[in-house]
Amino acid sequence: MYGFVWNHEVRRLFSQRAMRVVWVVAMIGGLGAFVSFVDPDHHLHQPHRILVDTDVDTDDVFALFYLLKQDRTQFHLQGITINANGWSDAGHAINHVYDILFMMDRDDIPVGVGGEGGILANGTILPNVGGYQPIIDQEMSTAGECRYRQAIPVARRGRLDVNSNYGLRKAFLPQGSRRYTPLQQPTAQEVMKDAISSGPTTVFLLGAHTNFAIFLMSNPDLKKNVKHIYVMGGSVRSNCPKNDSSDNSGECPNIGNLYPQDSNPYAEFNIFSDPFAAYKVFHSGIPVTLVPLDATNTIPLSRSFFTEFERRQDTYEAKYCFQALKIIRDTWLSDVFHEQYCMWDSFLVGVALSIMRNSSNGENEFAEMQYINISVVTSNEPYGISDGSNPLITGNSMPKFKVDKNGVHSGHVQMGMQDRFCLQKGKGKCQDGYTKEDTGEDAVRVLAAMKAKSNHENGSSLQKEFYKSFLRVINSPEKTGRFDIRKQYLFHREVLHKPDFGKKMSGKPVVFDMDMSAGDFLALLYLLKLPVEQINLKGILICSTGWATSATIDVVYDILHMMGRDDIPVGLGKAFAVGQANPAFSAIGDCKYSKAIPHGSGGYLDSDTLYGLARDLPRSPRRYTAENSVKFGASRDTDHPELRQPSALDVWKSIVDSLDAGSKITLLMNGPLTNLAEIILSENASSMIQVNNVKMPRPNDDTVYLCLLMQGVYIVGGHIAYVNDNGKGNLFTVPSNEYAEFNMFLDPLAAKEVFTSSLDITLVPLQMQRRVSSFSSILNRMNLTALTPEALFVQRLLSRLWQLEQEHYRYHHMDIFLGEILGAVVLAANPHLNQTFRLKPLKVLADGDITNIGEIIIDKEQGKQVLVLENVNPQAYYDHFARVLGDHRQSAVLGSFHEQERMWNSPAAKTNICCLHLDELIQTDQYMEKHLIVNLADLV
Ligand SMILES: [Ca+2]
Ligand SMILES: [Ca+2]
Repeated sequence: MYGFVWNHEVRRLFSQRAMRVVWVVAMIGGLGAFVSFVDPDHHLHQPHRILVDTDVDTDDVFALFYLLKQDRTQFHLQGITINANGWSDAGHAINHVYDILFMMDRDDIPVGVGGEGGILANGTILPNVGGYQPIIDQEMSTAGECRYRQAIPVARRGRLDVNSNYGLRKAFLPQGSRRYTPLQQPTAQEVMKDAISSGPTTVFLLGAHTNFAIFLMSNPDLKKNVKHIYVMGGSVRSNCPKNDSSDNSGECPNIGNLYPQDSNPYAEFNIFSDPFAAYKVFHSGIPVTLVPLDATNTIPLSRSFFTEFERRQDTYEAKYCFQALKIIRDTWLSDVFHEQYCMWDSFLVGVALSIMRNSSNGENEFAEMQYINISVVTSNEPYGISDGSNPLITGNSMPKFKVDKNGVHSGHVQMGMQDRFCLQKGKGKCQDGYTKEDTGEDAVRVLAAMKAKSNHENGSSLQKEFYKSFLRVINSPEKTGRFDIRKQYLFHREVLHKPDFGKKMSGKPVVFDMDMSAGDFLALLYLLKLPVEQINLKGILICSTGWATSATIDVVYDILHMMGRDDIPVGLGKAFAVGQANPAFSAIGDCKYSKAIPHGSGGYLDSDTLYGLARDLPRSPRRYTAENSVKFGASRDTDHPELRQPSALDVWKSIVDSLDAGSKITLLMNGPLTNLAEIILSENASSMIQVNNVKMPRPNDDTVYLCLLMQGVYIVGGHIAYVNDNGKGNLFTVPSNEYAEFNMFLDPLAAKEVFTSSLDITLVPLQMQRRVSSFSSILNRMNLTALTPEALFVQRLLSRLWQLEQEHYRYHHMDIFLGEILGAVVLAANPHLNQTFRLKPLKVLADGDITNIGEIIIDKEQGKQVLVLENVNPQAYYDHFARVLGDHRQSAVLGSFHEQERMWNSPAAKTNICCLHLDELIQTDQYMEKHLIVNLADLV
């Protein structure tokens, strides 16, 4: 196909200019250009150039392998771009794709993610828009609404499982040298532009259409290079038999696949994630072939296919895919996995490649095709009524992108999954994202797959033709993965580390609650370095409502592994701030507060990859897992129920149960107060309580009970408003809210719960954190300290944050994270720091207007007496921090991933670390009981 453009170009020149120009062009263009001029059929021998845009869900991974295993002389993958507002989060998705490409020996394929550009109010699209927001909500920041994306579960069976491939990714995939690096990562738009501008390209869309629509809108001149678009998405007719509808509207209900469906039973996820983008793509004039739910519903992951797949796992990629499928099945909520889980994106790729092979009229081996006329519903009637829901109209002097004020884009736009407009009885539901059959002038003709073709072989257990192809391709010995983690390292083994503190007395029991912002990792390393006689870190609670997504828990496991502390339990907290989960379906929810966190640079993208440095940490055998057991409320036991991921509450309870007589827990909160509020509320459950192994009746006030267990709570965060020298808060993405601090704002109701409890609170407020957030001071001091592996890591992270802060405005807030170390240091109470405190009556504003939610005010009548840090000596603080990190005691046992690689490459790795193979460990009965919650130490 490459030749076609040249051919065209040459003809134009030939007709316009003298013959010698042709020769010049032919020489510039190389021999190929000239050959194509004399041989019009030459292009048939060129590979099809393909660009894939994917949201890296599990079925996308299957699709990628299916594509990567094709003959490269026939199908050439030019680039992969990541859809950042779909089923995965950008930082996890990008590294997942890099791992897959490394494994398949395809480090040559460019991968694009994100971008920091925006769209101006007048509709001007700046370069490199990151695609974190649907086009209609895209403004100048990467923070923003979750209007459509809230349909996707955030944690289990949603983004958490997809980000980690159910916990399998780190267990299976090898790791190459490519990775996300801040400000160096190619953006989605750059990769699209490079691929498409260099020749005729076929585009596969496996997620929402945001990236590609933005590309088409901002590069109209390159549209001619897009040969064809293949889309998995939408739902046209559904599989409802005619005249068999269960509601009175005469329509077939539940055409789409969102859940719950009460507000919009028509839409399919990929189109719903950005209906306006899909409209732009379908109506671009480029030929589209669609594989909607109509077709994918006819190719479910049937029992017999599953059984056959289980039998045929000849390649590592087949194993990876099958294990993922198996855990998806085992954790499926209902018993109808085999009917509900379909071949979506891999089927699209199968159909597309087959059509491209046959090269003409849509004929293919796998699906029955039909031309239909459709349009994408982007807003519901009544059109032209401005009700505040439509950002193309509302708040702009002229409608954005020049949309017609009374046209198809100007009606009500669905606001969320509980939009009242969509739920009114008798008024019809919302149809946003519906690929509706349409005969009007706005319709476009697309070739659509309507049904998967049956297998023509007699007696095969695989009923569909594509089942056969998929298993053949994925198991094909050609172009199989170059590496798996065990082949990459001849002596790969997973061992757990446990410290040997000898007879040292254990110090103050501390539980650390972190939202995995950069400063929390610095604080964690510091806590691990404090002498165990002084601070005994008993457990870590992960707060999932702050600056990183839940799957980043793996970075915490890696830090603990590096420091030889696989004995410390880590529990994963709830995905939503108090009151934000959907009351009808708690796996999804709103982002009223979390939308203040940027998705791109300086936000989730960086936290989830720890600013590109997380891959330098050794890989822990502990990692997030979707494994589960009936005992803990799951539908069924998975293969390794003992590996179940503990929740924050599990870890809390197990620590409480194991407390020595007379000792009390000190809690350090470094993120939003979600987990602590849950702990307070959960103590309502039973009438008997246990304190220091003694059972006793519950006191009337729950928090009184907690006071028996807890020495006190240190809270890092909060800004006390309206005090003269305190300045403003730090909510830079919500400029109307001048005085709040992020940790309070991100879960205000949790903060209110904590600030009305009877717990002893010590507050380390923003104003004090600011006093110790000088990058130059701390780095100067770090330069003088001994370079333990942990000091080196801290130094690299701090230098990177500082450098980014200076280099790009998206990183202007990096000092927020530096200030977060202070809580841990204050808790350790080093006498040289001259810490002073004062009691103040404080109240958190939790309800009411967004402009003051999260503020802390002094309230003499209703405020709670809180001990507030009033002074600290910054120089002594930097000194102390650097000295602790440079101490050779309690230092890393495995300094880096490189060191781990060396260990995995040598036969009898020296080890004075106490260790045990994970495989052996899993086989022990005690492990079944105690898994990884607390007492791993007992086993080792
Ligand atoms: Ca997908
Ligand atoms: Ca934090």
